[in-house]
Amino acid sequence: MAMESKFIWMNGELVPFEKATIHFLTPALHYGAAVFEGIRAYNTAKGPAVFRLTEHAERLLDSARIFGFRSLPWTVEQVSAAIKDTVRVNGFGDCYIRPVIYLDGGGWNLNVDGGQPALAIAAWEWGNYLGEEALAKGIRANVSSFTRHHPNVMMTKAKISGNYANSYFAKTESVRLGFDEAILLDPQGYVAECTGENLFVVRSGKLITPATAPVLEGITRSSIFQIAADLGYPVLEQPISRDQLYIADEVFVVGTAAECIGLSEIDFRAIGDGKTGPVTRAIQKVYHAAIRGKLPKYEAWCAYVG
Ligand code: PPE
Repeated sequence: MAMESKFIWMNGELVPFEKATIHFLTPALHYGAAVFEGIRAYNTAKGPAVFRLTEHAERLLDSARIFGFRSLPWTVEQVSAAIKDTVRVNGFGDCYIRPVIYLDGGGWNLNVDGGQPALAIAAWEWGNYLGEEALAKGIRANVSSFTRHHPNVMMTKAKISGNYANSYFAKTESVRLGFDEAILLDPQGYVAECTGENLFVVRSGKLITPATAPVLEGITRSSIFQIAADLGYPVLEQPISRDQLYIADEVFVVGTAAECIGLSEIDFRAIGDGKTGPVTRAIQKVYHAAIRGKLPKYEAWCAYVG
């Protein structure tokens, strides 16, 4: 995976890629004391555009507040401008953007107030997150032996770096077992989300997805709500049991990195006819056009880099 770029934005400076380093004694490394975003930009007829930039910049700052930072030196507008600058100076069209706010300059003894927040933003060209064949064939998933965080253990509305140890456990186990992705259940035993995606079930022409209390409030999830409504599919937020996955007509997962991918099989049970189903295909089609600014209805989601 080539993650190179010309520059990484670090606290207001554009630092050459090889020089964008952080000291070993940074609490972010030792304790996962950082929050991040995953954002994509796409080539459009009007040049590169960052998809749902404001929502991602807002969630980054919200994550930092949830982590406990009491005052942040950046506004949503400043973060958004820095993200656009990072894409522009690197000359990227389609790319993945990774801003991180991390605890710097102190913050040992496990007290956030002992350090300051620092912000860095990288971008790189990142293709198919769930594999080359994911879009064409769908992916195979297992229900993980690991449980998703209880919100009073690791706060799930924040993309806190340390939260992702849980995703590492589940994904590594899943891939070692021969699957492509893991589905995690919440502490009550209902379906929560995947290691880096929200999940939807399709049954009798309706979309069902877990409510957000135990999971990340995915921005792709919210785009899919809008697209589904516009296509005439009702969306219900309600608990989903493991066996409701097995008898679904279709299951698909959504996220910035993964985009929208059908599940062909869960725990060795074919979903529907084992191919990406018609509702998933219809939603994928609109989503892929929307991210590239091809649909006037959704063009407000595209922030042109200029
Ligand atoms: N749940 C989790 C746990 C999650 O990490 C993501 C994003 C989502 C749901 C979907 O959220 P959204 O991107 O706003 O629709 N996962 C990001 C990180 C993946 C990674 O490997 O790192 C992403 O998709 O960028």
